[in-house]
Amino acid sequence: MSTPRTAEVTRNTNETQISVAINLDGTGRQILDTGVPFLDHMLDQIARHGLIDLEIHAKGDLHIDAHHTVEDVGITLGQAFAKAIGDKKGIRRYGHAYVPLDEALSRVVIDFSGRPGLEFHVPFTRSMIGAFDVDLTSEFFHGFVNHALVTLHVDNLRGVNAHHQCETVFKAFGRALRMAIELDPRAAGTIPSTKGSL
Ligand SMILES: [Mn+2]
Repeated sequence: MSTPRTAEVTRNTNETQISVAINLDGTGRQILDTGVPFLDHMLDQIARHGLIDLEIHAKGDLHIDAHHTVEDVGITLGQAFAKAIGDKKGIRRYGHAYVPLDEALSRVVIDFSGRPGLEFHVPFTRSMIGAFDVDLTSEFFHGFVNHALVTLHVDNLRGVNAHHQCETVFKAFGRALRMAIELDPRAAGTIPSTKGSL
């Protein structure tokens, strides 16, 4: 591999201050400090199962709630992906994964299409996972797809425990990312699109 697929992005607003550093060809090392422990737990799944090195620091307006922080971490992570993946030469482009966790099962399918799109179908059985509002899960993914410019289909196929439902989504997301961003040796140096660009 010639150029390292890494990126650093800092995003500051009146609501949040966020920095993201990623290495798409990492080993799953992570330093996560978003101030939202459940979000850190989910981001850890992306790093570990995506084999992506991830360092994320966030200071958000948590005295209001976690909404801005979770959404803006999704946005900033999406920006970092767009930057690190570059011209997408030689990548597999599509990725998919099914991941179970006990009774829960989720499927995530991703396309580094250059177009933002999210289909999010996760019938959470509870509205809160501890202190974490489950509505924020789709906010995270909306932020990510709009800035990573990917098409993402997220389906929780079954599940009773909401923590399990959410965790299978993030694990499958990490696995699907890993497949999509992986360099395909048979397609080295080519852009995986008949248009010639993505
Ligand atoms: Mn867990």
